[in-house]
Amino acid sequence: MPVATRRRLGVAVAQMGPVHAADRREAVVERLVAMLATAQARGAALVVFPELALTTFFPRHWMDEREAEARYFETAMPNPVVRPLFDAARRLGVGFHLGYAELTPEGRRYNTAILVDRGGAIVGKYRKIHLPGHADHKPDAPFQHLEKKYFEVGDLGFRVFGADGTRVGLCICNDRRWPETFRVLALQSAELTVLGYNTPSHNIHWNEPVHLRMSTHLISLQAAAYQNAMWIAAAAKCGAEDGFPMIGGSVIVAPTGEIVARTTSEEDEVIVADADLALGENFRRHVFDFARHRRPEHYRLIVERTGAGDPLP
Ligand code: CDT
Repeated sequence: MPVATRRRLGVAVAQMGPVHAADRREAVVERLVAMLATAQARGAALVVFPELALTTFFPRHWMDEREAEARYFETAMPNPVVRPLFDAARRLGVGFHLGYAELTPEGRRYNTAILVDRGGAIVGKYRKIHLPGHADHKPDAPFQHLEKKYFEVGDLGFRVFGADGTRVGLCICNDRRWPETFRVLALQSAELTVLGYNTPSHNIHWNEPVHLRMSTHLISLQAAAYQNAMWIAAAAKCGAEDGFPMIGGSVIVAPTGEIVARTTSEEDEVIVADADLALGENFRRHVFDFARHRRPEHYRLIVERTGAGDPLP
């Protein structure tokens, strides 16, 4: 039986500790550049940074949309403040994935992530599709989760991009909880999916034990990696931002579903895996050979219904 030839990729996750509302973008970019260099020195060719990496997780705050745009959104990428990160990528020969709030020339707002190759060129872009939270003000809640107020649903779909010879899928934070996300990426032959997240430690809707916030995060990633025979690298922004705690637990997960690297802090921390991209091949050829085993004719409800309804007649 043929054995897939190993294909090595040094993958790093650069977890971030808090970015407080008063922190300057320039200082944040310095932190990112330092972690990029650390990752490269440890053998990484691709570094995954978090969702909305340049600012505090501002959807926790109620404010006017114009104020949010002025304080937290980027109108160009790269822009002069972020340019040092692109320069460092080119100088070090390391690609990266970065999340930020995007304000388009047409005035549309998206929760966006880009994929940058080892030459410092943007080769992929994704706008978050599953926006959690609410759009209304909840004055009795300890904090808000206003992604539905500040962002539109992404219009680019779930896409896989070639970056330095690797097929990389992109998604963001809450997307990881939806199996459809990873299946759509796997159907485009993604070998690695990268994502960033900001997951508050507390649930404002019901009294969810804090340990479950970590458990549901990990179980989602591990199941998705295995069921789609892909690597997944997930980067948190975590710790208490202006007093509001978010979970850490950044991980690199193999196509076996096993966690091969995990952060131990809630601060800036780099983890690296020497990922064999061929590791998923056995799964793709056998138990998850989609072409032989999938039965899409029996999955029609997935695209015909959004919410759950009655049993089929
Ligand atoms: N940023 C983001 O999407 N956070 C959400 C919070 C919802 S908690 C179930 C997340 O899925 O982590």
